[in-house]
Amino acid sequence: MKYGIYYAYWEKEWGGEFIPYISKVKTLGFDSLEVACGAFHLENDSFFTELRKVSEAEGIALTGGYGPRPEHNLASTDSAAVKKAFDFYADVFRKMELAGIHLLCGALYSYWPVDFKSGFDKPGDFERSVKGMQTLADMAADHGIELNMEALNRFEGYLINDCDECLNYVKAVDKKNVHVMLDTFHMNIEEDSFVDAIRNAGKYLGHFHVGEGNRRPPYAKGRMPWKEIGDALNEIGYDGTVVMEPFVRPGGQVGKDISIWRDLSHGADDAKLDADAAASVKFLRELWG
Ligand SMILES: [Mn+2]
Repeated sequence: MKYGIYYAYWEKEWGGEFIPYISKVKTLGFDSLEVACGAFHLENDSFFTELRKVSEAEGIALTGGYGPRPEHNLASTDSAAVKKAFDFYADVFRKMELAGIHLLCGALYSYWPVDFKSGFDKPGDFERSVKGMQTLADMAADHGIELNMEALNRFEGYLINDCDECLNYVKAVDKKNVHVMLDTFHMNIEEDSFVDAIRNAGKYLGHFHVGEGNRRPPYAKGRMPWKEIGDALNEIGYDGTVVMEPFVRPGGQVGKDISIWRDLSHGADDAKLDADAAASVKFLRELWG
């Protein structure tokens, strides 16, 4: 297994500079860095060629995440809006290829965070989303990109809440580059069993996020059954990347979107955050291989 971390652990706003994090995560013991793709449209091509140059020089792979804004909702009833979403993704995919990023993950089938007050038609949205994803998958394939559908807990999404719903969706899309994605933070709320969910995902599992129930980095005395989770991943022969996605500091748009209303870092400075991330990846590597 390969191990990565999401850059937003250290940030309060989405987007921004990713390059300084490449050498940082290498020093901390990771194999890869996950970056946010939602602001790729604001950067020109040289930003992405530089990103690729640095990541290749350091030997750190890059993966991409995106929580689609409402205007990029593939399940929308507004077909003109969906057309614009495809235009947005076309630009993102081209830039991902420039940067050497071959994996995009998140609630790509819907939008995030969901405004539940606006109401929704789940069966209709499912049908529209599957159709849109089939088009998006072909666009991504042209750039060598794998798409991973992250099952989100009920408070953040409604279309895919657990592994069964994710499998159902991925099988309906039926494209080689569209995969199931699970995250222990969401699984902790929705799944009957971590192990059964991972076993059921099997060969469909394309990406895996880890975090404690309160989104702190995994640790030996944490509350998740880390040993069983790792055993299940090894049992299904998972050879993708495990990305930790800790969020511990309140503030900014990140704090707002993630609903961080207290300081889970207990006043930690960047050096302490670094040490916690390094200890976490060491713990997982030793436990899971
Ligand atoms: Mn996640």
